[in-house]
Amino acid sequence: MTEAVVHLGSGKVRELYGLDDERLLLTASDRISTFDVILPTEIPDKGRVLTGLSAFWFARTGELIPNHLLALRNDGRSLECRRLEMLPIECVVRGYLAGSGWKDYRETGSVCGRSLPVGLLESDRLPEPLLTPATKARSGHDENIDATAAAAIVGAELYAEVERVALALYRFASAHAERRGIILADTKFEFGLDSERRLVLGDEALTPDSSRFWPASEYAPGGPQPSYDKQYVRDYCESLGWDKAEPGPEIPTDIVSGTRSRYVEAFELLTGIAFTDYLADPQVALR
Ligand code: PZK
Repeated sequence: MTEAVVHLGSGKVRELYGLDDERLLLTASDRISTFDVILPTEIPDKGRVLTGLSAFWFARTGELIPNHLLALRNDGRSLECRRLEMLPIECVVRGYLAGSGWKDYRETGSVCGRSLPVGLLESDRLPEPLLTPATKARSGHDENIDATAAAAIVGAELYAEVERVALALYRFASAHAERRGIILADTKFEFGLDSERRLVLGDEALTPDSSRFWPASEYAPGGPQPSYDKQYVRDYCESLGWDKAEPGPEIPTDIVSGTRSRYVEAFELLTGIAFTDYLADPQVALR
């Protein structure tokens, strides 16, 4: 007897299902969000690019930290995962000053309670990568917290391990990406504990939806950087004068195909795998 699949929740662009007592299914759709709004137009294969990248990174970081991946499904967009007890913090590692890190630095000279050199520009590389924890907000945006607050939530010993592992993952992935012409400006990890209370990497990992990827060839600190994947969609939305309220605009076919190409290009640059090979047989392509 096979048990019923139970829908457990929806992220902005992903779905989570329960398979049995030990296993979950994480499915990435082709939906795209910009300025925090889900657009009515999908980007074909976007979910496969994200799932393939997560599976690629899980396979290559297993020596640094065990992860929740059990199996990549044949649809190329679904991961069977171990059920974990997820830690109630977001673990963002920043190597560059962008987004809320830049905002906090501009206002206070520090990020998550860590003071930084004076005079940094937006998008500047940081002297060293920082773990900048945040609380998981039910609605709206995650709130950055300092290390003391994060350690109070998960315990000081576990937080120290999270910091060591998150920084090691960022250093590994950013060095890999940089050799392939992509800057990994920052990335968000989510960790959990397994049944033996060992730390495990969960969620998606090192994808364009959980990270800022910048083309290295266009890097110019002193302002925001073009996004590797979403820039055409953002520029198109800006050109409409849309107020960034729901519903978002439909995206024309040329912007959709250009955006799909950018996702595929990021996949191929980072993995060294032809995306057509991934579509033909995801498991074989990632071996
Ligand atoms: C888990 N989410 C976030 C992702 C959604 C929600 N291995 C795990 N064990 C237990 N829980 C989770 C995971 C993972 N990963 C992840 N919520 C719970 C999430 C995608 C879609 F609706």
